[in-house]
Parts: sequence; structure tokens; C-alpha cells
Amino acid sequence: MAGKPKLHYARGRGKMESIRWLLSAAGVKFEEQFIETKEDLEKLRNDGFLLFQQVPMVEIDGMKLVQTRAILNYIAAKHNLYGKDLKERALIDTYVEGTTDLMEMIMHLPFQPPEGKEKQTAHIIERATTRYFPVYEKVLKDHGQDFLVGNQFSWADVHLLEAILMAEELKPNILSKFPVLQAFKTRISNIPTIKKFLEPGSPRKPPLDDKAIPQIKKIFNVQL
Ligand code: GSN
Repeated sequence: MAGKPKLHYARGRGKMESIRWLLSAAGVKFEEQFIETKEDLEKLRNDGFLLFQQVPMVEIDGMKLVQTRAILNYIAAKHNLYGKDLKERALIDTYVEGTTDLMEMIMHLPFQPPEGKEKQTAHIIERATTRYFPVYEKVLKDHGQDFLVGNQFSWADVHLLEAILMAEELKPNILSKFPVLQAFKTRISNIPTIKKFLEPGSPRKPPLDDKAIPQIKKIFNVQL
């Protein structure tokens, strides 16, 4: 009975991109209904489909799920990407939240005023290389396993690869001092479902270009 999940969001990465990554990593095919205008978003609201009047919204297993974190938790648990016990789950949550903090800084960058962008980019690179990447480099080095948690592929691995690729878009050699993460990147990128997602023509979205930014601001009434 359950058809493909249907994703409702703008035609950009934003908060939906990690959901696209996780579904793809789990090998789940999905449809996308893009919100192109303020009116498209208004229609979803008027139809009563958005609990808090916001997207991401994902139609999945008979639900209209909102709240990015709830959607990701559901997908991770459903597809066995969320650890084998509560302690592993807590560790996955910890890594995912750290990675999310880094990703959100990168996600907000295109919305910064032009005069502040260079400074903010330098700040993000500094944070990535002194706060976040050293943690994952050490975790992987210390336990010597292929995956971050429980010697098993999980949401934490998917999320970290997404963040690494975003950070490399800011600074291509950002992993130069992290050999274990370089190997991790290659290994996770070669998992067949992820490999497919990284190929052209997949649902993966490019970074926002300058033309798309005013449109996104208008749809979501972004005040920056
Ligand atoms: O994580 C979540 O899904 C929610 N806590 C926040 C969702 C959210 O902020 N959605 C934005 C678009 S995504 N960009 O930030 C949204 O729907 N904004 C319109 C509005 O009226 O809040």
C-alpha cells in the first residue's frame, strides 16, 4: 500500500537535503513536489498539510511528517541506520547534532550580506578543522573501524559525508590534515546507494546560486 515517499520543499538543498541523502543511502526511491512560489507554500498551508505551517514535509507511510529531525529519525529507525541499542542511538544523535551544527553554518552562508561572507567563510573553515573534523578523525582512528558507530553503517556516517562534501565546496583541500577522514570519505562514497546519489542526475541538489537566493527568501519570507 505504501507508495514512494513524497517530499515537499523548495528546489534547493536547505533543510530537505539531509532527508534526500538519508532516503537515498537507505536505497529508498522518492518523489519531489517542488515549492516554486509563495502561493505553492500557501496552498499546502490552506490544505492543512503543514502542522506548523512550515516545510520540510514528507508524505510517508500514510503520514504527513514535518520537523526535519522527526523525519530523519523516522527514516533512520525504519531503515536500520540508527544503531542497535539506546547507547548507540545516543552516540549517533551526538555525532549527527555536531555535524548538523557545522552544516547549518554552511547552509546560512549564502544568506549573509556580501561584506560579511569572507569572514564567515574563514570562521566556518576554522570551526570545521578545529572543532568538528578532529573529533571524527579521532573516533575513527581510535576504534579503527570503518564506520563511526557500532562497526555498522549508520545515519551518522551519511550525515558526516554530506558535511564533508559541503565543507569541501568552501575549501577543496579542507581534509588535508585528516587522513582518516579522507579514507572515510572514499569508503562511504563507494557504498552503492551513496555512489548512485553522488552521480549526475540523482535527486542531490547543487549549492544555491545567486539567482535562487532572492526566490528562496521570498518563498520562505526570510528576513536576513
Ligand atoms: O527543522 C524543521 O523542520 C523546523 N524546526 C523548521 C522548519 C523551517 O524553518 N522551515 C522553513 C523553510 S526551511 N528554511 O529555513 C519554513 O517553512 N519557513 C516559513 C515559515 O513561515 O516559517
